[in-house]
Amino acid sequence: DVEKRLDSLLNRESFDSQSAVTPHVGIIMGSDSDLPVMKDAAKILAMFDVPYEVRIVSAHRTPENMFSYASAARDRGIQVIIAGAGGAAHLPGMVASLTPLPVIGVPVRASTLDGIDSLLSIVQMPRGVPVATVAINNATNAGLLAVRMLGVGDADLVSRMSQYQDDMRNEVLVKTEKLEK
Ligand code: RP5
Repeated sequence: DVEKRLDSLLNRESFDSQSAVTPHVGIIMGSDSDLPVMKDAAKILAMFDVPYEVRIVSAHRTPENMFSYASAARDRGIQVIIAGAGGAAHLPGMVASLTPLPVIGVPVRASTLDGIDSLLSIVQMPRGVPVATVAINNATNAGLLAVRMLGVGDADLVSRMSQYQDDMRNEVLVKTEKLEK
């Protein structure tokens, strides 16, 4: 069952960060089978101390939940939604149609078609309903993009993003130096 699979992947506390705090980011996905990919977004948000929640919301299996989650998100204090799905991946687009919040789509590589199906389902939104789509299975970038979006109103968060970029650059420089020796 979902609870058991959730708990076996990550313990409960690490999923809903700081439960007393209003989540700023909602990480949702079509199935618990997306969790091994989507947990990378949670890891990034935890690293930047951004409160988040994780929910299984399926566009096809639980359309009513999708409707109520997306419609209520803004009033609940959510500022960005990260939505991952595989196959006929309608979740990010449908959610974007139901909320004025920015939605970041993560195409999850499902069992067939190498995730190209998910990518095209998510990226090919009709004019008027944008979904910021990251690379196949790249929930890390979805987390980082959410942090950058929240940084618009949070100078401290921007500084930490800048530090993250400096650290990345230094890592590469150290590797290059080692190769040159
Ligand atoms: C989608 O179908 C999910 O997002 C998942 O990527 C895919 C397969 O789901 P399961 O059959 O593993 O639950 O809705």
